[in-house]
Amino acid sequence: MEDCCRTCMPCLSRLWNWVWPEFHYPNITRPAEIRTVSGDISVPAPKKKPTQLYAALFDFEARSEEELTVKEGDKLSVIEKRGDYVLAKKLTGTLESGLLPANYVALVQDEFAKYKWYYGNINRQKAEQLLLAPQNKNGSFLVRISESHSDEYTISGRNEGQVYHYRIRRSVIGAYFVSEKISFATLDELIRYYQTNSKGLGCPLEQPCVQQRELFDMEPWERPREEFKLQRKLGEGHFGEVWEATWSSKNQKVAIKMLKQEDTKQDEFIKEVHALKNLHHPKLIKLLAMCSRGEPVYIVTELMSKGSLKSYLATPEGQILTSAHLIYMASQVAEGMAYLEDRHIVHRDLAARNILVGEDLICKVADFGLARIIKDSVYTASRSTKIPVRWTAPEAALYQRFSVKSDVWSFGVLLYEMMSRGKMPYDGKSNKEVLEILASGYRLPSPPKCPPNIYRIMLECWNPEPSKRPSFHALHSQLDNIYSRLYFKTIEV
Ligand code: ACK
Repeated sequence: MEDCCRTCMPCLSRLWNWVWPEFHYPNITRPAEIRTVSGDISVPAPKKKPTQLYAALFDFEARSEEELTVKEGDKLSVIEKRGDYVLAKKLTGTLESGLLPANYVALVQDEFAKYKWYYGNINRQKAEQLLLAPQNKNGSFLVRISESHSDEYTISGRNEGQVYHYRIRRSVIGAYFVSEKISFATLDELIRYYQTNSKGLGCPLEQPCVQQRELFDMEPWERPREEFKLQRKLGEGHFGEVWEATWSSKNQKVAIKMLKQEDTKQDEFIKEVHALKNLHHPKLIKLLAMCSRGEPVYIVTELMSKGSLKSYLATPEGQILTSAHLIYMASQVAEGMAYLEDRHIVHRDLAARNILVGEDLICKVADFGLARIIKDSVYTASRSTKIPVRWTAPEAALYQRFSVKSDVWSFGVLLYEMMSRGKMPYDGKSNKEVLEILASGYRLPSPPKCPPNIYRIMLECWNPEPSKRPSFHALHSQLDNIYSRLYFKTIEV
């Protein structure tokens, strides 16, 4: 430190923050070792931060040089969080580092990962940067692992335009406390207490911190269309043609969905695609790039070798699938939809034609979120024959009340398509008749050879009261359990 700065208040305060990062904690005393008699500041020896161990939840293949290819179970250390990504380093083998979607990694044994306010291993500076971002306000808060004590935590909260940090300490028996006057068995209980007793802390805890989106990551997704060589038309989708193509700069086969610009809501378009590309889940079709300048708009996605589930079910291979195979596939769809459910993203067009099949019966949900970038008129008035009435919940078909629960209804119809190996729902009836019979309580019959517990799930999805329909998380776990039971029964036999 410069001599002049020994007395300069701003510099001293900066130094205090460095020496004892929790200097601003209003109700925590500084440790004895940095209060000195002479007035000089002695620096406590920095404690070595234990490396937090993360693991990859799924395989991930890098799509650019910045990203990191990992296999499920790879052990990682996370260097920093960047928007919806983490900069991670492999702890075995090549020790490479690169970006991974944040939801592809989990802290090993991180019991708090499920809480929206929990940000794990981020430092004080990062917490302040996140909380002071414009999308946060007074009362926004997060909890992070303490920089100086890895088994303790810190609440960082924004109040009156400033960020305050409060250390959560642990008692000898492991209880959590900010003030010694009151302690809690779990971190969650402590947070809930201070959410309703903000005076005890001096800072309101009103809403979990909202993550910043990366500001600069739109550009790499916008690619010149010359990079794509169209090879063959795969078919005609709801929004336009779909082509198989080669992405020359990556030497990769891709699928290209072509949208007519006149059909897209231009103002919404870039924003929405920007949001969609941040959705990463192994059961959702990966959005790889786009060409939005000029006509037609290209949406470039991963290519799935067996095409749509609708057409796959009609192939000889599809026709001989057993119930166990079909339940395995349905469970994957429910898993992908549960990811969207958590993010309040409504699909609006969940049906076998929008599920894509790859090798080993891998299924992925396609066209999620597309509904929001397409002009409503494409769905309704001008192309009314295209409204997927047979898959649409009555409240959505009649009153446009689309929700995650109307997607659950569609999932029931998708189950029907699967268990009947591709039969058209309500075959022989017009859309108008379908709506009428549904209103009078009629439901699709059980397809032949459909296990009764699967038909029961369909009926639950078709509950007239949306709130009484199951969640996608519940559907996923039910289907997974049924599949496991069937699988082990087959093995025993
Ligand atoms: O049933 P299909 O063979 O599979 O024909 C339809 C057509 O394009 C119109 O949707 C196919 N398709 C759509 N997206 C993809 C994709 N990502 N990979 C492979 N085929 C696709 C779909």
